[in-house]
Amino acid sequence: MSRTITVAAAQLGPIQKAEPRGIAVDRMVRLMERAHKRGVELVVFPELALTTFFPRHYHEDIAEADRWFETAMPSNETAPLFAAARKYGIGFHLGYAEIAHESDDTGIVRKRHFNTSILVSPAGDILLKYRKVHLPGHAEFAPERVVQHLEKRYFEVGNLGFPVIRAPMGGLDGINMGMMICNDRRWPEAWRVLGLQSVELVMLGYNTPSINQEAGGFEAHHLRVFHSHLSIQAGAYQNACFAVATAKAGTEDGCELFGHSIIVNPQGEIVAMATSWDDELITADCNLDMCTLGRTTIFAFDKHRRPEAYGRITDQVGAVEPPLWRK
Ligand code: CDV
Repeated sequence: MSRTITVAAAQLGPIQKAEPRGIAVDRMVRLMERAHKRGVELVVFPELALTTFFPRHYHEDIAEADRWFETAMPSNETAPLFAAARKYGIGFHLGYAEIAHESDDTGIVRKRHFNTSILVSPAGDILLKYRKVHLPGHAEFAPERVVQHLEKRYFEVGNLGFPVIRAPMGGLDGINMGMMICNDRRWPEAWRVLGLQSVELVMLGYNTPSINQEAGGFEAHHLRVFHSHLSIQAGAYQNACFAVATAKAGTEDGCELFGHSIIVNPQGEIVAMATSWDDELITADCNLDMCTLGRTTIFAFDKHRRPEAYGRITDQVGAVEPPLWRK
């Protein structure tokens, strides 16, 4: 019998700055209801799914940004998502801004801020948590920018690595599931760390503006979607896994997010794609046996990887200049 799970990317249209969490949660519960009607067993929501993409807004006093963060999960406002999971027997993935009171590297317990995602079982248990590692943008107000991208101001770099968990989901006894968030999808290192844990299904949410303010004439607008899909398709192919990539889409606080959520198979093919900039459910039946071909042949890591040649990947951060050729 094939190991098949029916998954959905639950794309969200824009959430405006003034909109309370309850409105977004209501929309997500409606998407879960629709997912249930279509036989979906696992729903993937976007990055920072409960509010507007607030890192575009500057708060001089960083503490003022705490209003965008969750201090408990579930909370009164997010409890309906957990209730819907139990009602419909559906697992879900949710991105949100997290405040945690935890010790840092020096051992001091303090208030910490992360861009987080969780995987929740149909029983409402949190199976896995991930905190975004690759934070794009800047930490200080950038006057030259039309729109700010202040992830480096509001979040710390995630401290959980790229974890994978094997857990029951849908009708299956165990699926190897992992997560990344938005900008992480552009980094092959993130995919490979998941691949090295035999991940079968990668879930990720994103908020990506249609316009790259730093393009400087070298990146046509249509390449924004291409680069997103290219990264996800390559990551899924090179690590022989499925990927569900869910966008926030449309014009949010006057800024356009490009949507184009996709589900990708281990061959790197797009098997479903969103076509609107609104709340939209796309689904796919994922036969996890498809992961076997890649991981036992061209990407059989145990046979073909050469970590002794990859030292620079972990020893070095920035690029160095090569030696100069001399005759
Ligand atoms: N939320 C993100 O991480 N967005 C980035 C943008 C800023 C490029 C992304 O990689 O999509």
